Amino acid sequence: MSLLEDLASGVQRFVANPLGVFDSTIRVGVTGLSRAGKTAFLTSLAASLLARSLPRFALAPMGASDVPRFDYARHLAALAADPPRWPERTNSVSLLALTTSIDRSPLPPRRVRLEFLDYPGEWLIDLPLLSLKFAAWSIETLKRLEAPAMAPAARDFLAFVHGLPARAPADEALARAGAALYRRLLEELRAAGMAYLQPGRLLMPAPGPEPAWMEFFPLAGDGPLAALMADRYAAYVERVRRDLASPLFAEVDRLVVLADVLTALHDGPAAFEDTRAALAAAAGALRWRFDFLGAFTALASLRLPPRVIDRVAFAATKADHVAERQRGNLASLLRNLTQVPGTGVKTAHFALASVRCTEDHVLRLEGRPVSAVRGRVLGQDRPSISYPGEVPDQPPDASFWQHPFLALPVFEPMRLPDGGRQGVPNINLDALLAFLLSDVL
Ligand SMILES: Nc1nc2c(ncn2[C@@H]2O[C@H](COP(=O)(O)OP(=O)(O)OP(=O)(O)O)[C@@H](O)[C@H]2O)c(=O)[nH]1
Ligand SMILES: [Mg+2]
Repeated sequence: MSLLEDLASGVQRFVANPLGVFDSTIRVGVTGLSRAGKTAFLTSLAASLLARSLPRFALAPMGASDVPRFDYARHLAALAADPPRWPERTNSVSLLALTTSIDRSPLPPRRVRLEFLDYPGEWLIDLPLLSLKFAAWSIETLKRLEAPAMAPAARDFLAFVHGLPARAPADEALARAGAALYRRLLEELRAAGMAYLQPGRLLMPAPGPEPAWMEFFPLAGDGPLAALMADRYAAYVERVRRDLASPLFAEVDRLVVLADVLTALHDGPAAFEDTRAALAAAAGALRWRFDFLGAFTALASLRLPPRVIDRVAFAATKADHVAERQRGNLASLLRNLTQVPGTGVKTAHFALASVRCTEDHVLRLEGRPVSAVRGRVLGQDRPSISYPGEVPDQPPDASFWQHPFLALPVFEPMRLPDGGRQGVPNINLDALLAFLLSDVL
């Protein structure tokens, strides 16, 4: 069994009978690419739920679950420190569990266990691979890499691929060299703001030692080396398929997709297009669930009818970088970027700041009022005023990119009153929770 399967069956056992007393469990998947703001979101969400009196929530014991716990206390302590710090980077899956009891008198109260699963967005970017053979994926990927925005970063890798003889031998040293160049390329592209990078697990590996089939790269043609790459690709895709059908993912009822759209606006048209493709892949998770999971589970008929994802909240994070008037546009822009396939899915779009760092501020520019924000940039001792620019409410056209979005500084979180026991200052978190958990709250 893979470590992931191990984790998954642990979750399943625990969920199936969490001490035998919970009347229902709602599992919410929280996904977003690295740095999208997942940890900040989950920390602020837990603080907000725990601060409520009706219904009252408590952190749930993890029991014998094998899934790593979401380290709420540690992340909150960072935000509550003096000076406040951002939580550290996290990787791989973790689980935050809360319990509550809903008064239904005269009926007995309903006990609810809420589980939030921190799920790397990089893994969702692999979904399109499920329906792509290696040859088609290679052609598509090599074409993307030859586009002008990518070509400079891709130079070394492309030179390697083009330098291979027509029927390159299935030589292990060649395979390793190509895979290492390709991995370095993906890392470089990610640093440049690109998001649609496959295979996603190269950037966000699953826990445990790395299997040999991780070492592949896109390669056109039908020589022995290409055949070896195709075999490894097939093994990779099989793992993606299995993990998605595992209880860890397959039992998600609701989904939160976090995207750092403001940074994509800042990084330019290529990064923006990539973010759009990444969001489409995340939305594709839902299509996958509807088309395949139903048939799969029915065939296996080992479990109850499949649970379908019935609510999806899309959120553009770090919205405290822009003033209120821009945040409406930001939510509209996100709505434009995420058309969810399938029926019966309720969606909503939010401009969100899980950890608000700024206050709105009105600037006067040549006598005209301009709305900006005011906050303390990390490491500086005085607050400053920031105006990154106008957020378009539609995917931007060429004229927008003539005056690109200004820099987005890393702000220091606001001081937390009462160590976070009353929640974390935020923008729109309550609206998002009201949508996501209207039946519980
Ligand atoms: N201004 C502002 N910045 C935020 C907010 N949320 C996150 N950030 C910034 O984004 C960074 C990344 O946030 P995380 O919550 O760690 O993102 P993540 O998705 O968990 O990232 P990984 O753990 O690396 O995958 C933080 O360190 C902050 O600098 C927010 O609400 N407002
Ligand atoms: Mg994180």
